[in-house]
Amino acid sequence: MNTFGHLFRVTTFGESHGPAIGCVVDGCPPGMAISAETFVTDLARRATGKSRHTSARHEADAVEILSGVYEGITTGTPIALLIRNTDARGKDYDRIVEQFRPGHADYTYWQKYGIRDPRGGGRSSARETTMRVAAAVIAKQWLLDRHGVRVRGYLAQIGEVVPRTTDWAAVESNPFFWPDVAQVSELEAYMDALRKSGDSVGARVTTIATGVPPGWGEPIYGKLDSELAAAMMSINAVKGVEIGDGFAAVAQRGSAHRDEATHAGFLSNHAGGILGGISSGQAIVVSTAFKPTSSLRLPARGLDVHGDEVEIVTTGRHDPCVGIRATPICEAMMALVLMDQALRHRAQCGDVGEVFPRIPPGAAM
Ligand code: EPS
Repeated sequence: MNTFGHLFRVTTFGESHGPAIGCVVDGCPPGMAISAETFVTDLARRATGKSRHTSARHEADAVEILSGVYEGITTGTPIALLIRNTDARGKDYDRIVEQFRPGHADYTYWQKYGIRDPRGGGRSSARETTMRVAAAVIAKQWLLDRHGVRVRGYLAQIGEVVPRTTDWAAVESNPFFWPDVAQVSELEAYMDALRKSGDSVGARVTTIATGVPPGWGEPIYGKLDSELAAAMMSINAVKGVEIGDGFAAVAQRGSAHRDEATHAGFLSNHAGGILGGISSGQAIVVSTAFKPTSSLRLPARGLDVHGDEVEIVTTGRHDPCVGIRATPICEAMMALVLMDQALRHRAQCGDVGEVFPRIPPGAAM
């Protein structure tokens, strides 16, 4: 399945070291102003080669709009976006053509299809997330213009390092999307030492949507939180997703977890802005755990396609922490889910209008 969403429907295609990657966005409302320029900022935020702490691959990531836009305005027909791969180097993978890299999808793709594109993992490469970010640029723009919804994220942990403060102004000022500017040099040193060691590390991304009105999300099987969890889980290397307090709720009392309300608004946001699968009007808060990158130059034991035990070393241009580039990707998946749910809400309940009383969201994130 390479298609995501119901009414705002995104299909991606392409391989990491093939000629191009792309997507088709179907169901986009007409009348939106979109040009190749629209995509530049978010694609650059996600791109490789921006700092010494991420993969050194230099892709142009230039979007070509092939359809669905006439004189800079969306027409309501499918929008096809294409990005040509400009720095593919499939030869980097010659030595693992017949090997299953530990921690990678090589073995499972092999078991499923009986064939695989070994060049950077082909379709399983995080290169594919470029197109999610591109499609979500449209969703972000619609959410902001139409509903004042803002989707933002930050890196909330690398290995054992956690930010001491959360300052949105800091997030875009460093290559980590780190919300505590005072810690950036510590992180630089941490990542330099890690890269030198040849190893990798995991990370956590927090993604927050503000301005979401109450009512988005569909019980029972289209719950907003279940779709957000599925969306985040579909990102390469993701191993865990929490909504609001997530697993911390296990040790809480109900009297503490329930989010009380007064005329001033909700007093806390343990629920992460979702009750019964439907947005409450509070900030929607999702936390996503990324595993440490599996592509390592440190030798590991594994099997090859002949069933022989081999020593496996992965060369290429890899991220020692995939989480560092994941913030825009998490934002993208949240935006895609929200836009799809917004359109679905409008379709079924658009005539319901604003219902009394509306509890102010309150200050709690
Ligand atoms: C990736 C491995 C690296 C990254 C790539 C994702 O690519 P290569 O196969 O060239 O070593 O550079 O990321 C991108 C190209 C991108 O645009 O995100 C992987 O194994 O997922």
